[in-house]
Amino acid sequence: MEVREKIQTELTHELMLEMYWIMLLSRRIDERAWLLHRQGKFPFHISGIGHEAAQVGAAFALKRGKDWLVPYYRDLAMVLAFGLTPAEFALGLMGKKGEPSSGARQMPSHWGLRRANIISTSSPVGTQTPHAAGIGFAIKYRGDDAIVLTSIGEGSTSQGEWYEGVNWAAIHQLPVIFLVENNEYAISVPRSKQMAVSNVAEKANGLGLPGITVNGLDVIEVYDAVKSAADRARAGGGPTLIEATVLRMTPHSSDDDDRMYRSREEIEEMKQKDPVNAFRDYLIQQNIITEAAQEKFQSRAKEEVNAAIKFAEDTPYPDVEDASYPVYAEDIRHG
Ligand SMILES: Cc1ncc(C[n+]2csc(CCOP(=O)(O)OP(=O)(O)O)c2C)c(N)n1
Ligand SMILES: [Mg+2]
Repeated sequence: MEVREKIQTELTHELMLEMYWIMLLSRRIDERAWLLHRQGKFPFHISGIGHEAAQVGAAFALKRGKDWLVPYYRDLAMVLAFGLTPAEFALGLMGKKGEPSSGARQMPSHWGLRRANIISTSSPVGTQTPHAAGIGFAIKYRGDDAIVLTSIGEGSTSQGEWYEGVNWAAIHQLPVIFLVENNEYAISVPRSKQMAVSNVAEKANGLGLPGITVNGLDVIEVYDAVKSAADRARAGGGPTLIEATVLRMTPHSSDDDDRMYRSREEIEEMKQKDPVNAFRDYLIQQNIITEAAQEKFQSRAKEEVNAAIKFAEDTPYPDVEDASYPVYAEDIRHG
């Protein structure tokens, strides 16, 4: 990872350590989710492993608690950065009582967190884009100082809704950041079969907004790009499309067997570029963290993951009589 002068002045060591902590925590709880799934503790997991740098770089460039987030299913690290707790994530995995996104109705990783301005996620991919454009329109209409970031996979930018949402934001110069986490696959379909352009950022040319591609394995590069786009959006400069190139280091989900369509060599190569390890090495190299302090982070992550899983295991399933809420606004009991 290169050192960038401008960002070094903005990103304190403390903030960089916080970024690393969220990346590590996300990685460790994600890995544990795979293990627990294979033990039959719950039926489904979808992973953010390999996407952590893009997600944390983006989240830290926003005003968390004030700005709006319309994420997608891989964004574990992003929502942890916005304030979802590991215990809440674990409740979602197991469909337990108190799960904050939907009262345990949704599949795991269909985020929603009212207290953190995270909008609930629908399973049909692409639907989040017009939602984000609509939120951007409301922000502009009301004269608020907030912005909205929505994320999506590169494959889902083939959906009609994606073009409609981005087009609307460009026409009305809305304060929206469209973050595309390009991992080169839509389940088994490679990017080359998903679009005729060589990268997603090029699509911005036809829609009338700036589009850039950044290295999504470099948390600081992503932070830099999202921070510039956020500053511009907040100042009335309109939307930006940011494509972050990432790695999907796991199968698409726990229901997928990626040996059917990609080689094991490809996965081994990815491990050399692991974004969590890259940031750890960078922090050590720059004397921002010592080896010993880094080890402490590791053990703290393990403890937090153990505690989150135990909490969810000890929590009961929702009561049967709660099955019919919250359907109407007046019946919403979750914070
Ligand atoms: C409208 C719609 N079509 C198909 C699906 C099934 N589906 C779920 S995820 C996915 C792949 C999405 O790939 P991409 O956008 O690249 O995101 P990634 O999973 O790679 O992060 C598909 C086809 C869906 N959920 N919604
Ligand atoms: Mg993809």
